[in-house]
Amino acid sequence: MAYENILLEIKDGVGVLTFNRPKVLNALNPQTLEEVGDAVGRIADGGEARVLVVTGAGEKAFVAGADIGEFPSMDSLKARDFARKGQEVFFRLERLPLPVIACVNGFALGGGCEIAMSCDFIYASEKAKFGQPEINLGIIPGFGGTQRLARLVGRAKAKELCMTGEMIDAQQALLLGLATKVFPAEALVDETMKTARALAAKGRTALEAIKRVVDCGMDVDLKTGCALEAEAFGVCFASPDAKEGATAFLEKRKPKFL
Ligand code: CO8
Repeated sequence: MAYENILLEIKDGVGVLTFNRPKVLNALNPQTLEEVGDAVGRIADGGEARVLVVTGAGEKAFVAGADIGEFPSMDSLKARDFARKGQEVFFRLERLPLPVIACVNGFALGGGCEIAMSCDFIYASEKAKFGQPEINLGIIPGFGGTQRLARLVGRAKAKELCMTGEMIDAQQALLLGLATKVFPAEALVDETMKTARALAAKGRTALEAIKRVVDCGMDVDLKTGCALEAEAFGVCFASPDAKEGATAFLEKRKPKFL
């Protein structure tokens, strides 16, 4: 599939997916969701990318939400299908078996905040703004926002943000645990790429296991989660990467993972 609304580049094991409709602050229309779904499939099947960075084109926005220009032509069923499509694409992004970093350079509102929350963690520029402003349009979040926000920041704060539609800045997002790091705007991309390259040099089996065990563990009780961890630990321990990791340590050199 040729892309019109996103860019996808993979270099040295790092994939960068950029939402690229800066004139509408990278708002998500159905075509963009199709393209993201296709790109996620390429990343999953290609094996070339070891890490994915998700960001927005232009100075102003990561993604300012679903494309409101599409709303007047939607009836209830079409809106439900659009919400389901977005949820399905974001689930696939969330379940990619590699680290996915959201590089939030500006507005991450509505569907934009929902994409960022589907990534493993969020690095934000000091200029970033987060929010679920759907209430101001008389609707509610539809791409998983009510669910992921509550899991990330707690029930009461998620309700407050969704009910008021309030926008929060990067420092507030950091305090809430929504963003994990905040950088000056001009340093955001370099810092994100630095982390992405560092992750690309680590063992794939272990990274995938961490992601799977943390995510699956959130949905089960502690004992079951720890059992999942022990299983995954055993698998990692028997991997070539584990042998390389210990050998490199004993030989006082940097490990070279598969
Ligand atoms: N959709 C379509 N166009 C948009 C969107 C959007 N979400 N956001 C901005 N734009 C457009 C503006 O219309 C404007 O276009 P033009 O230049 O032609 O007038 C251009 O982008 C620049 O925007 P502004 O002039 O408004 O820039 P400001 O700096 O003044 O304001 C804001 C920036 C605060 C981000 C403002 O644009 C805004 O409030 N945008 C809407 C944010 C929003 O409400 N997002 C939530 C959308 S709903 C959603 O995401 C639900 C997801 C689930 C959907 C389920 C299925 C239906």
